[in-house]
Amino acid sequence: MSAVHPMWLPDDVFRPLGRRAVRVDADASGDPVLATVRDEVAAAVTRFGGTLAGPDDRADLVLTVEPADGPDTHTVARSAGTTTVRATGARALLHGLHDVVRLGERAFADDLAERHVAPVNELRMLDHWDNVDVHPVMGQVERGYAGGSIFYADGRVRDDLSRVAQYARLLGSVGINAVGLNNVNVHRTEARLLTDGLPDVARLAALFRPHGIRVFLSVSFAAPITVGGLPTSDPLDPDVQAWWAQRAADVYAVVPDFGGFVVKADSEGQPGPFAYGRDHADGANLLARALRPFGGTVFWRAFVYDHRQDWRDRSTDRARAAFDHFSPLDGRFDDNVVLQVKYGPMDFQAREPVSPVIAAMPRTRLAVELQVTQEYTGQQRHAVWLGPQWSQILRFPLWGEGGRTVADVAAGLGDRPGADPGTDPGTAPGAGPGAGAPRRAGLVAVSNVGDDAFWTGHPLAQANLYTFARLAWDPEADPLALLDEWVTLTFPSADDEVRAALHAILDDSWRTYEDYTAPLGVGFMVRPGHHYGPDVDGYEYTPWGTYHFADRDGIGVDRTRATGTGFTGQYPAPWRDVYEDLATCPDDLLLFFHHVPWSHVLHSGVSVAQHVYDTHADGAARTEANAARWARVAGRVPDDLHGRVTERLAEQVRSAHEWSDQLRSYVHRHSGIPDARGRTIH
Ligand code: GCW
Repeated sequence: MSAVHPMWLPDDVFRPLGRRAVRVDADASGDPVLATVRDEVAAAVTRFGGTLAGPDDRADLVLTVEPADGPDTHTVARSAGTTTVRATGARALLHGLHDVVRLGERAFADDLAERHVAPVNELRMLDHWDNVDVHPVMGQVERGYAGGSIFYADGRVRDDLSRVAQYARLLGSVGINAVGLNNVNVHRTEARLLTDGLPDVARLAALFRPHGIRVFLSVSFAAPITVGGLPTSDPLDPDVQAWWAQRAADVYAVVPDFGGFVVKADSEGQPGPFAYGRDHADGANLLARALRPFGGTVFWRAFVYDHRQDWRDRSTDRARAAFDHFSPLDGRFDDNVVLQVKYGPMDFQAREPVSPVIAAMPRTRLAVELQVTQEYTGQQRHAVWLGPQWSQILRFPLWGEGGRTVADVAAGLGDRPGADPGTDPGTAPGAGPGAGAPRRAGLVAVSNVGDDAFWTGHPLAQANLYTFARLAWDPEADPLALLDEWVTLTFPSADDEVRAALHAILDDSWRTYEDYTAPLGVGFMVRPGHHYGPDVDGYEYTPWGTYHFADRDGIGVDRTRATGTGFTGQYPAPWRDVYEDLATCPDDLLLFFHHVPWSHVLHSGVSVAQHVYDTHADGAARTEANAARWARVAGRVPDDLHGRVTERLAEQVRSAHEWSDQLRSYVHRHSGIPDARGRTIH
């Protein structure tokens, strides 16, 4: 395939708009985002035979800016045969344009209901784990499953950045407004993006700017030493502070709208403030104060744990680490620091409880981090659409049903209706903290694109990128409706059969994946290092803190207060008690919180052992059904795309059976419990 796949912006989606008379009522001179709107409209009408209407011409569509303070907002209204998009600014107009694109012909129906649209989250960010150099172990894109980086090649920023321009347009069309340009593991070459690399960072920023997107750099906490030649990177050292202040000034001199820094410190070998006896508030505020004069933000990651743990030591629980490190620091972070918290306490597993850190930092701006790239969910070889997982996380009521959700905390939204706004943090049932001023932040995710012609390796993994962006805009959106929207845009000529096949393969794909991999929330069981494919005991005696403790009697991690690591105590009520008690702990998280006998009967009515036999056999069988279903739509979607998906589905079938066979054998050999349904176990 020579051409790059257009993802959700094939030319055809502009047809309804492009065949009409369209007026852009905004002076685009000097504003790159308005110029994008004008150029999109001009290209669409040229392609599909419409016209650019002048000020006195009748128009089918009018796009106009009516400046107003406050968050980006647009309205779409229809009257007297004209659809009008009114936006509070340039970015909002771009969003309004793409709202009309997504509406298609419906945007021009006389019964169009008036729409008022504003993003729920202020920050809608994608982090790239791209290295400039090819890392000897991790490759160029750490955990990248779609080829090389679109930003870098041959040890430097690419000369030809046309893919980046296309990518920026795609992201801008779905409201992403921030992009981290390099891996949070900052190696030697990448640390110099902040110095020698600045002209190239400016080139990249110039490509994102017309789409309303600011760029960020991941920086190394040791950069004052490794790049600056200072003897220390102690956050309280005046020379270190001056060094960072100068770096910030240098960046803003060439990228005036630079977003700020992303930092992984004291984590998995990355340097940090602990080396100087300082804490993470000291570290984050050092960088925040350097960025403050220019309006920049520090995204400080909470992914801090001991990756050199002794597996014999049962008193250390990796799940506890982020809360133990960060909850005492609540209130100490400057207000241009955003604490970036992975959604779960471990590491992007197919199933984890939400991180208790999200409920523990009422006086801190907090962004929730998701992983679009599928490190632990099939690595873009398995079709796994994560919309339902993310939606479930975002809707999780941290203080009980009806109270504030994960999404509310990330967005900085105050108490929900009915909650008492005056109560002390954490004590009101259904309320949770939030009584003070809202602390707006948003959602961040690790991107899944690379220089692959389909962008994402598995063409259907484009749906994850799309769904993340749309959920970042509105976390309460129905994920299935978003998937449907993605199908309509990406496959504009799809017939019912194609649509049905895509839904059949993707709708329940997260559950299917969970069914044939690590059971009941126990996590991991993957091959160490690359994390692909099953290896039940692969991490069991390693220093990484990811154990399942299976023996002949049972399996699972006792994280109760009564007899285990006490992790359940990091949750507010009611969850601290719901998870503590075997009788109320949900099945899908059972082995995350409890060590139980293989014969333990789940709420579903079967034993743990039988659950593994059933779900693994069924999950693997569903991958075969998916492959067969896809075979039937050959000729109805582009051949190259059909071929790529076919190849990936075949690998998923193979891998799912490997998982299923290993897990069922493992459980059978350890428990001695036969499969009540008599299936072959090897
Ligand atoms: O999931 C783990 C990955 C690492 C990654 C780390 C992180 C960038 O295995 O490759 O490093 O998370 O989030 O920092």
